[in-house]
Amino acid sequence: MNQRTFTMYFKRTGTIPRKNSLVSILALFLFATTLFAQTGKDLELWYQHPAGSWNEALPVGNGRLGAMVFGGIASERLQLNEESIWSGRPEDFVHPEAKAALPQVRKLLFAGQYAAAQKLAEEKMMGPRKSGSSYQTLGDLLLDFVLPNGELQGYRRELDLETAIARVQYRVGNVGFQREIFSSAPAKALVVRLTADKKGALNFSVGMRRSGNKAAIDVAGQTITLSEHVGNGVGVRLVSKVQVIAEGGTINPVAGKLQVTKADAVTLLLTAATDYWGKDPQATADQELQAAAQQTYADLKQAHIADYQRYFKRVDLDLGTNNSTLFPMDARIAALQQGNEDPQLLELYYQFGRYLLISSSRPGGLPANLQGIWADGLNPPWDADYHININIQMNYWPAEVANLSELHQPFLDFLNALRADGRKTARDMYGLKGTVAHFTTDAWHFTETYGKPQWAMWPMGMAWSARHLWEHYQFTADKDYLAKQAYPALKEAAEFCMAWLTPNPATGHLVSGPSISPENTFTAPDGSVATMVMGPTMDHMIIRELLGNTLAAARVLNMDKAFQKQLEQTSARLAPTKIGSDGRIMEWTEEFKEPEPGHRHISHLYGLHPGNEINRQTPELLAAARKTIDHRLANGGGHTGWSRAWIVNFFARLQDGDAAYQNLVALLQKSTLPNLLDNHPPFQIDGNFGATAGISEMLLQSHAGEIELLPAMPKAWQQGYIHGIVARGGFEVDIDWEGGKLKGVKLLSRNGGTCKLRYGNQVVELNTEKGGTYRLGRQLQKL
Ligand code: FUC
Repeated sequence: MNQRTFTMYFKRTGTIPRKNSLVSILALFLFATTLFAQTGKDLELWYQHPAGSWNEALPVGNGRLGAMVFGGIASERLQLNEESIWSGRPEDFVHPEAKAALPQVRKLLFAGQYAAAQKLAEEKMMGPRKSGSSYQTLGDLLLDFVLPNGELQGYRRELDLETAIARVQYRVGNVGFQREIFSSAPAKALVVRLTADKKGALNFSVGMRRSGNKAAIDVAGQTITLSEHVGNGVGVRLVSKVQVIAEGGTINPVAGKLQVTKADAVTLLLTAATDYWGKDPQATADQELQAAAQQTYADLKQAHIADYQRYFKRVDLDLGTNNSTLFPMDARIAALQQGNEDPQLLELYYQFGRYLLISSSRPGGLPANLQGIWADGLNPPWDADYHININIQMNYWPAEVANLSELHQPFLDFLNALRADGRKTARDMYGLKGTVAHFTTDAWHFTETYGKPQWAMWPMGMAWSARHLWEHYQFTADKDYLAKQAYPALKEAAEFCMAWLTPNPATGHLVSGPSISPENTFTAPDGSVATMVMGPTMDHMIIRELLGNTLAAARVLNMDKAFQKQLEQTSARLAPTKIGSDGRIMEWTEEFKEPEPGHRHISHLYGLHPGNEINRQTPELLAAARKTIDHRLANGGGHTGWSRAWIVNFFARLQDGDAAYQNLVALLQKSTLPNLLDNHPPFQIDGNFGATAGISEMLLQSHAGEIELLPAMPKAWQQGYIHGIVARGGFEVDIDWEGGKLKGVKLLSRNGGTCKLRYGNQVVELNTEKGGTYRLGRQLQKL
């Protein structure tokens, strides 16, 4: 289908295709596509026009070095990122009076004096953070083409998820042009290959620039070097280099750029480094460039594909076929918004989440931030930092289950890197032992808090994140990792929480506070809007889970017997999750009026997901959780991308496949940009990852001591399969279904051991051997 046919269609009907007319529309497109040969592959995003804005550009990345590909015709912009380009520096900013204020704030809150407590906390507990910090763009690689005369034809821009290569092609006059762009992990370089179907037809300039115009740009030989000490000297030192390798033609420096004239084909190699990890960025960028330049383009491409596919190919999902790949991606999203079903788009969206994790989170690097690694300008939204009151955790929800366990490691390493500062903050801000972190942090690992209590007075960032340390063990059964990396961090986080809890004089239960139910407010009895309490439900869910996980880890490692006792005793005294008079889970210890009943954070359902205290064994809490979500949704909830993605996971855990599906579709309809990136708004990557996790949860769950197959199947998914997802215990699972029901399952046991397998009401137990494969039929009978 070409642009004209497409426009004609829209003009004629004045609407975007509707469900009923899909068959005839597809027939039209089928006809059109045979005429113009513009079909798409299953796992491909394709477009018939260049990106008009950043939200349409296509992301590539090798975990660390990324680009947004705009695919322009007369000029190409590759907006560049490198994960360690941060302004700021390590900074200590505990409020010196916080420790003294703590008992007073608690007293006021227990006495119901919310406004006074809030004022005191704001004045005496919020840290005086001065300089701040931000993740920043690397800059742009700009290509300006001299094109032949003639008409533009056959434009196509695509991102192929099977190979992680972005491609742009078009004809101008009698010359066909093509460029391929990928970011290679093995070569540590961004690679751009330009070709034309006529010899000597490539004429273009290559330039670099960085926002703020403070970067030095040097051109020497065939290389351009961009360097800057970012953040006006308070931040990392950055060096990026691009080398132009031409086949045929000439390369000349012209006005700070390199001019390529009459080349047959050109490869551009771009490297980037900072001193964040303590290495000299100039030498690193140089060495990496030289090493990449030793290889042919064909070799670079082959090594890149092999490296990427080693992760990507582990999971294969099929949700059904409907020829929607005949549509370009923006038309598919528009059609979905109008009510068309597009199971292949959901399948692609699932794999896009995996693609994004492979491209933004590789072992040895920093974790994926609020925008993964892709962010424009010097001040991206929320500094593209590491918000740990849901966002970065959500980034890693799919890591284990979607068979990308190694890619979890950057987050786990990051948590360990937070511990030194977390220990200082626990001591200086609260006078307590253990480690603490609050609502957000940055590449410099601060754990103090600052700003307004509504989001800042929340010391659970480390405690929540610590669940990931345990989860990695649950999926890998790696005891060495548990002993060295996970347990020490779990223990310190638990130590803080145990010391932090204080008895509620009214109930005798241990409660957390002063704290908030992240970012939500309530109406205090005096009519004022308040946020801090003693004992928000979420904190107790997090702490209960953390103490339980730490205890389980200590038992596996058979150590710290006395500490194990303390963990048990503290857990037993923790305030329980309560159901309110209207049947919902209570968000706070009291039933307050809610000024924002559709609030995006649904924190008091932490125990449903990602936690597991609300499960099949707690039917009353499950019913109350259902009411809680329904109430949020009835009041406009789910309006940010990540919030909607969380709701998909909630409904999956509630085993309501249709509701999970509807929210998944709503995520694509309301919170997805033309390039399929999640829209908070603005772009924030957590919703992409959260949805990939949510689709996994619909098909497989293993949080409640058993492996449950197809727990939340929507009617829309009648036939299909998912192969290669992973359950706790280290079982790789292939599930096939037809007629919306289980057809068969294959299990690969990575570590041996028993597992309980459930499908509906059928339950079987399997004794497995390490490396063994087990096949079961639709009744879970052994085959
Ligand atoms: C949390 C959320 C916001 C946003 C920010 C980055 O604080 O409440 O919606 O996602 O993180």
